[in-house]
Formats: sequence, C-alpha cells, structure tokens
Amino acid sequence: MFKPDLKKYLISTLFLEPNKVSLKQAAESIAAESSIGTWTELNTLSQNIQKKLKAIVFEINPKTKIIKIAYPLALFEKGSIPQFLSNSAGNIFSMKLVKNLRLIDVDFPSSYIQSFPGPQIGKDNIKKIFKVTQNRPLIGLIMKPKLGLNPKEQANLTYLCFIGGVDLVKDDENLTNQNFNRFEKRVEYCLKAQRRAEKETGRIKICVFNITAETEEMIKRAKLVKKMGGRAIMVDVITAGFAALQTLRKQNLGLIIHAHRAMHSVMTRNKKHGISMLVLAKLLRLAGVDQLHTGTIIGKMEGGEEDVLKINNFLTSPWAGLKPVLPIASGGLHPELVPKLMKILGRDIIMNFGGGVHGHPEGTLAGAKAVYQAVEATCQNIPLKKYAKNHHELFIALEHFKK
Ligand code: CAP
Ligand code: MG
Repeated sequence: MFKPDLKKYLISTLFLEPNKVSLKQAAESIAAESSIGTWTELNTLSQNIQKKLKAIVFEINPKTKIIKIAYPLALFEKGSIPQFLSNSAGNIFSMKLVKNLRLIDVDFPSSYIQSFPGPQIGKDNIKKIFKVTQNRPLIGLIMKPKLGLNPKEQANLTYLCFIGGVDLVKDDENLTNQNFNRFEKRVEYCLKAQRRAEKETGRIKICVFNITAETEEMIKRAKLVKKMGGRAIMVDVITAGFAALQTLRKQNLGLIIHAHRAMHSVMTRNKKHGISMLVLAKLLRLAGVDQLHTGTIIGKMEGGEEDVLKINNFLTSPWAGLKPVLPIASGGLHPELVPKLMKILGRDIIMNFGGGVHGHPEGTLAGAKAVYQAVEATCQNIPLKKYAKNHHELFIALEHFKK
C-alpha cells in the first residue's frame, strides 16, 4: 500500500457517497479531477506529467465512506489559497458520480504552510496587549442593533460597554459603510470613546471596525483605521474572500484582524457535503487572521462540542512556526452561560456578547457589568447565584435571561 511522504504530499481526508458507481471508482475520479485528469483518457497526458503530478487515493474505508487522497506538492502554487481551493475543493463537488462529498480535513506539508505569512499578531500578543494578567477570557461586545445606530449613538454605547468592563467592542457583520452610519465618522467617534474609556479605567480597550468591502476599498478602510490610531479591524472573511484577505494581510498594517465567518454554514453545516470549519480555520490561519469565530456549542448557532474543540485546539497549537489564532465564542451568549462556556472552552478565548448585553433590562452599561461580573465570579470559582447576591446587574441578568 502507498504511504505518502508527509513532506512531499498534501493529504485530503474526505467523506464520499458515490452516485451509481463504486466508492473506489468515485474516489479515483475525484483524485483525477482534482489534479491532472478529466472524464476521458488524454493524449496530452504524458508519463512524465503523471509521474510528477498524479494524485493518489491511498485509503478507502467502505464502512465510514472516508477516503484519503495524497496530492504531490508540485500541484500547488505556494502561498495561494484560491489555487488550493480550485484544485482540491473545486470541480469535484459538481461531479455527477458524487452524491455527497465533504472535505473533512487537510494536512499540509510544513514547507507549504511556511509559504504563507500566518497571523501578524496572533493569540499570545493579543493577550499581552490587554495585559490579561489574571488568566481570564477576553470579553468582546457586538454592537446591537446590527444596523440602524448612527456613529454618535454607537460611540456612546461603545463607551458604556468599555466602562462596564468589556475589552473589545466590534461592529456587526452587516454594518460596513451605510448612509446611516458612515465608516469614517464611526471610526472617529468610536476611537474617541475608546480613548476616553481607557483614560478613565486605566485599561486597554479596543474597537474592532468592520472593513468588509471589495479589496481596494477594504484596504483603504484598514489604513484609515490605522491612521486614526485604531488597533483592530474585522473582515467577513468568507463573503470578502480568501484572496482579498491575503491581499489585506500582505499590507502588514500591524492591526489585529478579527475574522467573522458569516456564510460559512453554506459550506460547513451539512455533515455529508461541503467543507468543514476545521479546513476553513486552517486556511484562515494560513492567510493570517488573528482571531476567529469558531462557535459556542451552547449558544444560538449550530456547532457541536467535538468540532469546536478540535478547531480551537488546532488554532491555539503550534503549526510549522505560524502564530496561533485566538478563538472567539459568539452567538446567543449571556451571563448565565459563562461558567459552562469556560468549563468547555477554557480561558484562551474571546467571549462575544450582543443581545446578552444590550438586552439587559437596565440597559447596555448594566449588561456589560453583568457580563464582567459573571466572568469575575467564574474565574474565582464562585457560583453565579452566590455572586449575584451582592452584584445587582448580574442578579437582574440571571433573572431576565433564564426566561
Ligand atoms: C452574535 C452575532 C455574531 C454571531 C456569529 C450575530 O450576536 O453578532 O455575528 O455570533 O456566529 O450577529 O448573531 P448575539 P458565529 O450575541 O446577539 O447572538 O460566531 O457562530 O460565526
Ligand atoms: Mg453578528
């Protein structure tokens, strides 16, 4: 049996349900279509090309329908995520002889990984920036409503969140540069609020601005954030695209890149078809995001414990010298969920709250305080109910969100 040299081959692990052909036949066709072959024999395909570039199916498990394909490294252009996707996650999903196909995992050779920049700042430096001396998760805030606030209103709320104990305040994924909230004004006002809050609290506070747009505009916005003294930007990495993200990363702006994954479920949600979030997370680490949404397990979005833990473990572990990425738990979170979340995901995360802060019956400031109190209590192993006895905001939040 063929055993690929992991330095010379890129390995794809796929779930494959064939359509009207055998598993072996479908697997061979996929390997061919995603490398040098097509639906018929080619007069143009020399022995020499085959020897150098043929992809090899080296494992087929008829029970689990999981197959493994080894791709010679020479098939790939180094440093290009679009080319990787066009090759190993492209036409194969359209083939009639495939009923279902899911790219579960990819193992990249070190030399391929090292042809990408990876995160410029990365998990450990983000934690250093915040001087998170006590080992606690960072607290992130998503501005709500998603759309509709004007820059002044957003800046006022940003200030309240920071004062309440939040570390990072970010735009929502669909807020970019609409008429009611112009990007430049938002950056100006929110950074003012950030500076004021930093002065008053003596703590580092960071606004994360959603720069998502076509590539040149996105870079313009990133540079504007930099010029105005900002420290972080957010990109909707799936909708903006990997190429755009790679171009942005190449600018080396020294800004934290927060990766929002809106639309990922089009690829990741169907367990039998598409591309797993783990594969997307690997590609995003190659491209160089610093922090990435990976799921909460217990919040409002789909995503099971095994999958989320696997992704978070990958992002925070060493990987051929590329910096680790900070995972973000987000979606449907509120104070009551903090102990459970920290028990499952640990402290090396950002916990993001939107509705769980702005939905507090006593307002955003109280909501931010309640979240901070929940984190404080959990870090000291104090049950929330007990802590809430002399922490009013947490008490109200626990009463309200349990409904
Ligand atoms: C959460 C959120 C985030 C999701 C993204 C939202 O708000 O702002 O975009 O968490 O999902 O718009 O839903 P709430 P994921 O806190 O009010 O739920 O992290 O799974 O990619
Ligand atoms: Mg959102």
